[in-house]
Amino acid sequence: MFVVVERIKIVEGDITGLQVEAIVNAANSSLLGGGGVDGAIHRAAGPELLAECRTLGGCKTGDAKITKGYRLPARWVIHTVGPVWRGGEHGEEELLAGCYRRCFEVARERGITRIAFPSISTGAYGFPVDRACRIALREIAEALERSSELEQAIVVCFDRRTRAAYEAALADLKRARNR
Ligand code: AR6
Repeated sequence: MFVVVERIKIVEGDITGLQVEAIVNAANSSLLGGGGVDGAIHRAAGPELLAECRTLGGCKTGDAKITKGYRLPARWVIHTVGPVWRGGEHGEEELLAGCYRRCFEVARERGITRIAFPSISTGAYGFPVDRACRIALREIAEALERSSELEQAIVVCFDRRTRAAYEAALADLKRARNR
């Protein structure tokens, strides 16, 4: 258990600058770009990314699709579509968990060993970060537990409040697993 938590890293910064094999994009179902982290990834990757995204036929909420990273330091971008928060009674938690699971499935198919996530759904889509971070870390820990090939998962938080929430949730996860 200790080993799993040690393979999770939380950092504060801009995910587009990360030198990892794959970064995850919190996209929308068109996959044709938008604001937030999606806009930043498209700007940094260049127009070739949009051209490849156009060939993918969109993406359902909770699903994930992969493209190349083009001008990004990351080789791959895994695009996932988080749920829009509508009060919590519309399957939002399960859909968010599904995003993380699908990202790891797609990563496994390509033999990706290091992957970085933004805080999916907690910006424009309004998912409360205190809930989202627990779901994210639970799914990340389970994926790391299942796969010894997966070396590291990084959560890139864009602001201090988000980082504090993820760090508190990771500390709780550590405590729960050491029991
Ligand atoms: N690096 C890391 N995290 C970032 C960055 C960045 N460069 N920029 C923003 N964030 P959001 P969502 C954080 O809104 O809630 C888009 O328009 C941000 O502070 O990017 O899943 C899409 O096209 C927040 O903590 O994604 C969709 O329409 C987190 O990333 C919609 O927004 C997620 O915020 C998706 O909404």
